[in-house]
Amino acid sequence: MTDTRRLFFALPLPENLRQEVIQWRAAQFSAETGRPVAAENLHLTLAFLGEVSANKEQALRAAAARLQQSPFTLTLDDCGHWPRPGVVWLGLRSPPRGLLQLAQWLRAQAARNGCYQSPMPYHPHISLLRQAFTGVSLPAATPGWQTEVNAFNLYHSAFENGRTRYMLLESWPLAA
Ligand code: 2AM
Repeated sequence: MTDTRRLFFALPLPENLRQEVIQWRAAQFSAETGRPVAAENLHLTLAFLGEVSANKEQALRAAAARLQQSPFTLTLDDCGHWPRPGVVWLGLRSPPRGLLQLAQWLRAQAARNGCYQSPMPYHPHISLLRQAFTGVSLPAATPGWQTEVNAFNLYHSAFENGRTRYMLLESWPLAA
């Protein structure tokens, strides 16, 4: 049996933005709404890869290094609730073309390397609360934080001592 690990490509949130987001979350959602995602785990997934062998991981890292994509700006001005997975999320009313191209390209590379990709349309989001199944009251407005994206990352998702940790494996710059 080959060793695999659970991987995904994602955008991190800068530390100052994470702090603003968690303060806003604490003010907007009661403790009963759901389980808050730890500040250090806040991210926007570009492509979920699932369990990946070392060989496939290498191929995906090489593909990521070949990518040519300009930086872009995210405007986080949307918030929603998916009752079935029980997720409250932060998103974008109007995702920039650069974000959609980056995600589409990484998802295509993932599929080419045998990583199952959901047929559901890509909906860029940052999960804020989990296990939020009922009684979710969404804020009337979302601040519309803006953040510049200059790089994208590969993470390993590990479950240790009863909690999920995302470990940064590699980062690639976006260049004009
Ligand atoms: P979520 O936040 O909406 O749950 C690490 O688990 C990241 O990969 C999370 O952002 C998670 O999205 C996403 N993820 C986990 N399983 C997934 C799947 N089967 N398809 C797409 N994304 C998934």
